[in-house]
Amino acid sequence: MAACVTALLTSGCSGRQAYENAFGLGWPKPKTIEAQTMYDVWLGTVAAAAAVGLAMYVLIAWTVIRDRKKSDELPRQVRYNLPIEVLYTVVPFVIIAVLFFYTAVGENKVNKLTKNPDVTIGVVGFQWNWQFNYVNDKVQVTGAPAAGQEAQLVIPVDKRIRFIETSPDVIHSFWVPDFLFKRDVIPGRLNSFEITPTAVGTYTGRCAELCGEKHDRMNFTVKVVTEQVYQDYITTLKADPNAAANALSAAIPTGSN
Ligand SMILES: [Cu+2]
Repeated sequence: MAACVTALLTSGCSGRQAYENAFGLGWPKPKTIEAQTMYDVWLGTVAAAAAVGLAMYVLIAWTVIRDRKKSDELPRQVRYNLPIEVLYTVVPFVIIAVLFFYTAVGENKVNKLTKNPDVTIGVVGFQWNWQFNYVNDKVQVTGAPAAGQEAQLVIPVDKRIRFIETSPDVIHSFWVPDFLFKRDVIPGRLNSFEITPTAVGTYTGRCAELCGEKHDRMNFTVKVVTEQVYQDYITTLKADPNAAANALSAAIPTGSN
């Protein structure tokens, strides 16, 4: 933050950048279009909370100083003061209404399903790993950590990706922290959502629902790659799943972001 404030004073950072650096508050920078929406709602909520907090501290400081004990007489009481009571009621209502509005708008945007997504991925969360089905190409990858096979999901950048999730056993939750999104994977139900990744990179995925003894092993990797790398990957995956993983790590070294 200090660096950005300095940069803001001297030249560089835009106001928004300085604001994000100061108030990101632990949230990773969004890597999908949908994540940006949630990030904006989060920043707005934090800003509203900070403004309310600041106003409270100022009022408390003001009254502590102004009304500090000067005599045994009670200070002037303001109960049954109608204008102040109306203000107490109206201001929080306005704050909640505005927050509710932006949350609902953001939620609708994030939950929106399009008619023709570019890629559809069937996600099966099971005790205790993940299977990713490339529905359009009829190929799949199943994670088996004990056998040294990591669950790896490869998706193309700037394309609309639909996920359809289910589970054969208990509730899991598909979570990629960098996408600022998780959705429960529920037995007997198909949960869908869509994302549009905007940044090529390697991201960690996790199960975010305590699902049993080896819940902590349910990690996976998401690789967001260019369209060409994606097509090559699918072609090799159809021919030989092991070769596909190797060819991919040659194309994008692990850890690149
Ligand atoms: Cu799980």
